[in-house]
Amino acid sequence: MHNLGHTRSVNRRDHLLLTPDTFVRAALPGMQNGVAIVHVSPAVGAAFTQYTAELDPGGTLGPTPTQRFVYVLSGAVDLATDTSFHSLAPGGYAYVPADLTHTVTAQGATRLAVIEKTYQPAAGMGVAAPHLLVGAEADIASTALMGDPGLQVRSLLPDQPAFDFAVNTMTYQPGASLSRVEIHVMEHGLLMLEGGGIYRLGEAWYPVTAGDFIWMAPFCPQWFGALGKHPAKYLIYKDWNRHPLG
Ligand code: UGY
Ligand code: MN
Repeated sequence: MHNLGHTRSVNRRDHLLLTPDTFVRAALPGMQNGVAIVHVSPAVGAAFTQYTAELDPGGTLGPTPTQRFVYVLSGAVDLATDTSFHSLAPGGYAYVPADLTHTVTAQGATRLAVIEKTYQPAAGMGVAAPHLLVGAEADIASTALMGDPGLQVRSLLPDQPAFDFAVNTMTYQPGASLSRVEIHVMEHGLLMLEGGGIYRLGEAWYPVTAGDFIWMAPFCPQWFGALGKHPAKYLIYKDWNRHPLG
């Protein structure tokens, strides 16, 4: 049954809301036994790319010319470099610097959130680029945002000037919300992992649920309130730690 052309997805100048019914799958160059759903890229003005990789058993990501962040949504992967080997389970993640040759291979059917961004050195600060970092979300202590215990944030990457982006998870108890509308220079890539609620983006309010993707351009007004009987959780990217003039 077709849906008469209706969808919750929208494409606006300063935000995208992309719902699973509009996802289009295609392999990226070098990807084996898998497909990517590219959620955002420089084609809409973003300074990064985010995609969901869906890999069959033994499937691999292709190479990337940039730094890469991988978060396991389901399944498991092996991350190998010339000198190290790591297995990542759901909630496991890795930061891979731009110049590090590596492979990411699915153990079984696997879904990954992948973020890729050209590294911006920290000008004039004498800070070296980050090294490979592997972690598990469960090992990261959460903090209450603005002192609200109903809104817990886990920062998956260290807040060090070497990193030019952050990736956090944010978990809202039902009824919890951002304490104010945010308008900031950083852009966001956001994947709803659990639950749902209402997202304000620009001048519109949208119902959102697990599986949705949102891009927020710099200075896009944004606010979220969680609805329902279960917590809402999202994975959120932002550029970070750099002067706005580059
Ligand atoms: O980190 C953030 O800017 C975050 N609080 N934004 C958001 O959840 N839309
Ligand atoms: Mn924000």
